[in-house]
Amino acid sequence: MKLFRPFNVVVDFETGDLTPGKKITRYLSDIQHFFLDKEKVKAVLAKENPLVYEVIYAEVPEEAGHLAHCTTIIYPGKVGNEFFFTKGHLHEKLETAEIYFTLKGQGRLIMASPDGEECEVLEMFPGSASYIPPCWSHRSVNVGGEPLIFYCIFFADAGHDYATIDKTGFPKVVLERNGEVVVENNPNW
Ligand code: M6P
Ligand code: ZN
Repeated sequence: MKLFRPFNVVVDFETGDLTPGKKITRYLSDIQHFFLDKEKVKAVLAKENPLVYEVIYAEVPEEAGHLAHCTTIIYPGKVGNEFFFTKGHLHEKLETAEIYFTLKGQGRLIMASPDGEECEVLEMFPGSASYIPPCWSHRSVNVGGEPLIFYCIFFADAGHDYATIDKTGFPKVVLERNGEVVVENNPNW
């Protein structure tokens, strides 16, 4: 049996950098179709294409038995009154859980059952360890004025299913109204 060697990565709690790691970046143009206000998205993109979030993965084989882990940094920002968020996904292996441990910033974690009948929104804050049970889709939202940084652990063979979310979005949206963070039903659901 070939043994996989133990290794460390180092997480910077201030910046969310994970070293050594592999970074992916998502710009507004990558997730534009999820935002409610299509005109506002167009107006922003006519001027710039802001970086919405980055994910930095530790290099672990995508095989059963391994634990994948990464940091996510969602930059502060809004389109209209809707806060920046991650795409969101289900796991291809639906019955696999995940944990998000928040290092910095303020957020909301929207989770839904595959048919969207059940939806829960948890607060994310420094020190919160949010449990995403098997079968719940998940999207995180930065509701603060600084980057939202969290560390995630999931089954390395779980896979990302984006197709379902691409079609439906999430049952709830997180908006700013009169300076307050509010969770509302998605009018397009
Ligand atoms: C977390 C984890 C990752 C995921 C990332 C960004 O870090 O759940 O697996 O890739 O968030 O979310 P998404 O893939 O939905 O864009
Ligand atoms: Zn996940």
